[in-house]
Amino acid sequence: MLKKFIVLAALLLPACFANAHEYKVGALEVAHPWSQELPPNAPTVAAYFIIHNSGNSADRLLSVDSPISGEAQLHEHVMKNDLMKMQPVPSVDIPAGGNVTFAPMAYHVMLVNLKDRSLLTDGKRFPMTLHFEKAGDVTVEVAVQKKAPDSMPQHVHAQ
Ligand SMILES: [Cu+2]
Repeated sequence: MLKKFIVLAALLLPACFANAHEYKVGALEVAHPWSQELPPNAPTVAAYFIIHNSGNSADRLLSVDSPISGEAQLHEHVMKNDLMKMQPVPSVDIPAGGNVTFAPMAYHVMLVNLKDRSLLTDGKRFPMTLHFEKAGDVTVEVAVQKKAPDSMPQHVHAQ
């Protein structure tokens, strides 16, 4: 029991311990929203987080917006002709009792038509609002950092 807890804690905590932050809305938790610092001329910026649904009914992430960009799209990565490509999805299901990870090479939020780049440097945070079908809206602060948190799943090559 204790060992299990320690292993779990080791997986979840240390990487973003210094600036861990999470948000609750209804039965949902949005853990450590973050974005990778990009060159100042990057046309788009991606945002990542983990959503945990502690409730016993499924929910759905319908859309996202942020004051720093004209538009925010929900994207997924898919394999097409041996190439990883990203494409917009209309919404993302959040299963009851489950986690959905937004991470590099997975689901992510793509901020396009950037209007304000002043908060897109390492150590800063920018606001972003997630709209859920049942839980409603929650505004989170996306931490901009140079390095991905170690707890983030890296891209795994399928055999
Ligand atoms: Cu994308």
